[in-house]
Amino acid sequence: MTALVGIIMGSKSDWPTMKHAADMLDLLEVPYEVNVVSAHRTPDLLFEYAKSAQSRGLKVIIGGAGGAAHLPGMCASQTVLPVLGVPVKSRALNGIDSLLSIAQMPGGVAVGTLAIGDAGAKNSGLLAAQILATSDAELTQRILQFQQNQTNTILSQPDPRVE
Ligand code: RP5
Repeated sequence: MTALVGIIMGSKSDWPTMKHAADMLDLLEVPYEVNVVSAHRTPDLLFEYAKSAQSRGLKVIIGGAGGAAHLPGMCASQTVLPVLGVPVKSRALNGIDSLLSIAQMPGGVAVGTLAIGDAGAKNSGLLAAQILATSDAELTQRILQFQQNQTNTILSQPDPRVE
């Protein structure tokens, strides 16, 4: 099936974090592709990826990067597709550097920035699905079911001492 979401990341070392985005898209049955595309180490590839993304059928791009995390912003500068940015938790500064690098975009180039780390990656997958669901009734139903399951999990056992 043609990928609707493109997940890119600056390094293979980002995968343990970005896997949470992929897991959410799997759960919601949204087709996606995954690639390492580095703003600094493979800049030509990044431009090619961003410029061709729409014509290849992608609808949303998720970019995860750590440290000097320029990947989502530079990607957004080269496409009209919505770009979601995931700040990967960096070794030196716990992802604060990643967060600020991704969030502090200049006006006129938009990146939707998520939380640092696993929760941000998970939510990037969810948000990408929610964007796609605005024109997909069946996907909307799957997201509603996910929300209901999440609620039921808590309500069915509210005692935190019980597994
Ligand atoms: C960034 O530098 C990547 O997104 C990664 O989070 C960070 C470190 O990369 P590696 O040195 O682990 O390849 O470009």
